[in-house]
Amino acid sequence: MSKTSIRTLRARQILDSRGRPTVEVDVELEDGTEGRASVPSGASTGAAEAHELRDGDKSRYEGRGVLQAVAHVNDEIAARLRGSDAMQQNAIDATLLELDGTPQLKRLGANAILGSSLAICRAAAASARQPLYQRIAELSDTARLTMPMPMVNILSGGLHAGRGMDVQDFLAIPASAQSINEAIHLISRVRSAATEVMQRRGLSTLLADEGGLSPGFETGREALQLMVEATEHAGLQPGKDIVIAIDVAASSLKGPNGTYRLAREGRNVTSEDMIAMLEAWVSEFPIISIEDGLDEEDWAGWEKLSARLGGKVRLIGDDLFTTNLGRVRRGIEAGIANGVLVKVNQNGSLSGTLAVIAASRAAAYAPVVSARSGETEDSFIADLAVGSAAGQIKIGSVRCSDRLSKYNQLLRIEEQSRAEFAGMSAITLKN
Ligand code: 2PG
Ligand code: MG
Repeated sequence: MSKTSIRTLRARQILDSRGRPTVEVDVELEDGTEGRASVPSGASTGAAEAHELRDGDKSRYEGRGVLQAVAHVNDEIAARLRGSDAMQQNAIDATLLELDGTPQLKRLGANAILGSSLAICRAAAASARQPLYQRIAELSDTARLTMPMPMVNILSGGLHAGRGMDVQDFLAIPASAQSINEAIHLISRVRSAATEVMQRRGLSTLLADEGGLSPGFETGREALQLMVEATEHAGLQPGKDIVIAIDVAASSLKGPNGTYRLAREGRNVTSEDMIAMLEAWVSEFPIISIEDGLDEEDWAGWEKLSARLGGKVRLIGDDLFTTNLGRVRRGIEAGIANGVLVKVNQNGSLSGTLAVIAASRAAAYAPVVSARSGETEDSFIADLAVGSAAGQIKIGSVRCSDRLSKYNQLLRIEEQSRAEFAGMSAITLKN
């Protein structure tokens, strides 16, 4: 028994930003230090994600309760980890995966496992009197700290906005910013300008799940035009100060026979049509990053998309890779995509997530640490992005406390660390 041995592990059910139950875990070490973490939850989820265990009791929170996952932490996980050294994160995560015993963490639930994994990392940092990002840097393949470039949701569609638009996310990247402070300021100007432009047109400015706006346009082109207009209205230059990223979330657009359903346009299109549409948008607008342009199982389409746009645009795999080392490796081998969205709960453990970041980086695939559409006040991913030197972060809009807890944590880290701002270097393709 050492002072960093785990004394207690306790979980509870709390609510996330959509008012849905999620798992929060508290850890206490023998020296009395504590760590707490909570687990995010997606709406547009990939089929290969680690399993989120939900109770299914329809009389409680529409079946979305997580009391079984909570019980697994309080019983099995606590019993197994009691006395383990919190400083041995890799060993702890390996033990958790082994205890579950299933590939997608279906038995104990990835929410039970991830909450424990992250809370233990926080407790270890507290015990060593280290900032969390420093502790993560020690566990990472690089000791370098980097302040990430944010890609920030301005307009929402898909499952985050009642399918008001077919494409899920239109995001702004503050290309001319030289610090995270300036990046957040530039983005705030664009976000506020977007509200003003929409108000003037008589469009609703109610917030979508990630704090973005949802003008409900029929086509992606109209949304892209609004992105440009909002940038100009903010007194900024599109293509210079602000560039655009999109998340098509194409796995949520499954139509019949391998087609894609563009419901707002009232048509089904082929994989080839989707590629042609994306190419047309890239030639007309300053788009430098496209996430999930095609379905998670459309690997043949992804090959074509990568051949056609991979030389000039970051093609990010989210549902395609699901922060799963095997899927990321398969993509790298096939030369598919050139960026990886990194979500802790898709993977299920901190060590597993860091392994995915390391593998991506080694293959010059840009890692983008990402929040989920369902979030809590936990700002873990801000420290994760800095400590792992991922280079990019995607949190949602600069609205709502569940999003701002992460942006605000980045501002605090900027103040206390020497982390260099990644800027556009994290995105620019080196051909
Ligand atoms: C995504 C995320 C975050 P969700 O698709 O990238 O925007 O959404 O958490 O619903 O999967
Ligand atoms: Mg996505």
